[in-house]
Amino acid sequence: MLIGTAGHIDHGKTTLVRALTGVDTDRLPEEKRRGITIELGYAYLPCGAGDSAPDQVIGFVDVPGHEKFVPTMLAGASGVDFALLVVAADDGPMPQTREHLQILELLGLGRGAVALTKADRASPERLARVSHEIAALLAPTRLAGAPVFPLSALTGEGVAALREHLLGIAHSLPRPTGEGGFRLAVDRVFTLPGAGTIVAGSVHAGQVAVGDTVLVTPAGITARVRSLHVQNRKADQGRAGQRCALNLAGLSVDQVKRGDWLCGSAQALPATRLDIDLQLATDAPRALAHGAVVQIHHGTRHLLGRVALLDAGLEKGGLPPGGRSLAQVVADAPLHACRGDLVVLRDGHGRHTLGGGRILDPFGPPRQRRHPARLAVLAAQALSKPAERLQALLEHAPLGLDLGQLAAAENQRRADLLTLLPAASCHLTDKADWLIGHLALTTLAGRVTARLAEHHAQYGDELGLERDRLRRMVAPQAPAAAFADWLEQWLGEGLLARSGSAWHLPGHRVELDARDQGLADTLLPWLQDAGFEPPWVRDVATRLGQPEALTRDLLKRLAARGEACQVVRDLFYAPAAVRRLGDIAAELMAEQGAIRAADFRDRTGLGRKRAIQILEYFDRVGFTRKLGHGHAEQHRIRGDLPFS
Ligand SMILES: Nc1nc2c(ncn2[C@@H]2O[C@H](COP(=O)(O)OP(=O)(O)OP(=O)(O)O)[C@@H](O)[C@H]2O)c(=O)[nH]1
Ligand SMILES: [Mg+2]
Repeated sequence: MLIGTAGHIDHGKTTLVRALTGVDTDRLPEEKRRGITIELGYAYLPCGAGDSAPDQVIGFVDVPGHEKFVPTMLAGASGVDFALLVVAADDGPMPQTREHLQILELLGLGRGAVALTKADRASPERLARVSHEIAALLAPTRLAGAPVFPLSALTGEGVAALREHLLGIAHSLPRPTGEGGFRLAVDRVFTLPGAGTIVAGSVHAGQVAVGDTVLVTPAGITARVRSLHVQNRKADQGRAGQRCALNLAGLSVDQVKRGDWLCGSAQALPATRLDIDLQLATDAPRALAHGAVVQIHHGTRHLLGRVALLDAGLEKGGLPPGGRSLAQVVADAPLHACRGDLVVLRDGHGRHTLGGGRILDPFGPPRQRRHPARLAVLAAQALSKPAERLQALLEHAPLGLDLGQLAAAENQRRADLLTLLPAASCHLTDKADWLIGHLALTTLAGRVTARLAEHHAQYGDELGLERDRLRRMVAPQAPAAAFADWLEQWLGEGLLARSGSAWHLPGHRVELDARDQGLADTLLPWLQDAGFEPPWVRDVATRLGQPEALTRDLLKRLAARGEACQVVRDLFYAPAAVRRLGDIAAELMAEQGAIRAADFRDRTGLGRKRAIQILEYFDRVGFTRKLGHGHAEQHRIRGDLPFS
């Protein structure tokens, strides 16, 4: 169990932790000199006798009470599962008593106890009155009814009762299961002579073991766990609900800092647009304006950002104190966040806590963020049962979902997510890591066939549409690889047909009359025999004894039938030759990771200009993609050649 202190400055948090554990957590000279806490402090209390296992050790995170250090308090409170609210009997509740309590509420803490300190300085009547005030303060929160322990850390009176209570709770708490991917919110980084970089924090999910590789996010650096301490004890593995200190190999202290996360796998993705269910505090100083600058607190991190209110009615007047609205928080820098995480918002100057909420989607869209279809997605995200949530998300995704992004948002492995969905309800495109519901896929097939029927009616002499053009017409937002996969599936089902690079409805053909067929039979072998150097349209026409315009038109229709490839306006290749050129490009790609025009020229024996024309043709039909300019220009393979 991890216990976080909370409460106004000087009310006795640090003194109490020392009375409970024997550890003085104020270590800095400045803390000693000023008599206040500045940095987070850590102490441990074994539950059993002797050398307890990590599971039987209570961890304390002692936070500063000074109003200037509320961000530090937030970082300390983010990973704890039990709140110890400290109120001095002489002062009673003070501003940071209220603010810390509000933060505990925003962080969803429902377990806690109150220490009514400095009882040695108050009369029994005073103690009763302050207890009453505290109960009233807690009443509207998740901590309502939490027990109050009057005590004096100075005389020790009452401390044992609190300690017994905490030990009892620690024994009764269910052991965290350690489900989901490993996530640790970093709050301390230091070097240990002889060991190297130590990174410490609370584990929010999953587990970690010696030998594991962890990812520092959002920086994206990996490191290996050389050894680890759990609740201040050497251990082989740690899990959710515990404080861990990891000795990381391959990482220097300046590559990681408080606010970062250590994650277990590559499924973590950086996020900047957090769609949240925002609740503004009743005592927020004023309405929260659409576009307001705020401090975003998430895990142990805080950074600046802006709030967009997704309820259009609030755009003018803002969200009033006590109000609730869906909102998108746009962070100034990327962070690692998952669905279900809590964020706390403070004003841009960091003076007041404004409110906060649960993240519904860490990957909010930059546009159309309050479109009804988007709001329906957020309603689906709010469902708490994972299987129902995923099913609802799929139902609201007419073009499907990015499975990698979904896994990152849910902090689950892809395979584990898929087990939550009935296999018959969705279709997975492995190559694109893309998931789509069967109903959506059927609807999409209908739109594709309707679009092709329209095209055939309008352009009878064209065979059909190339894959990428078809995608841009029907589903521009769908990834090319997923769309290609769907087309293949519909091809297999006999819904569509393909000739050369053209997709069309089965049965649709560019017809040739007997005379054209005769001419085609004559000229196609010429193209085939010429290999990489086919004749120009003009030369074909001369040899055929036909006008140039008629020959060009015929070759275009042959291209539409997949029997020739139009590389430039007046130059047609035999498909077999283009396939061989494609094989050469693939070879270069395999050897060098890219295709440069000069290499392609050398390998094919073509002239420089022709080599470039062929590469441009490859780009056009979606086989390759051009990257860079001038000397750095190169091509990479991104699809298949559009011939079967
Ligand atoms: N008489 C009396 N004094 C106490 C008691 N607990 C703490 N103090 C004194 O109150 C002062 C502040 O105590 P701290 O423990 O530093 O208070 P804190 O809440 O940790 O303060 P910050 O961390 O700066 O917010 C110290 O001088 C303590 O000796 C108590 O139970 N009785
Ligand atoms: Mg203190």
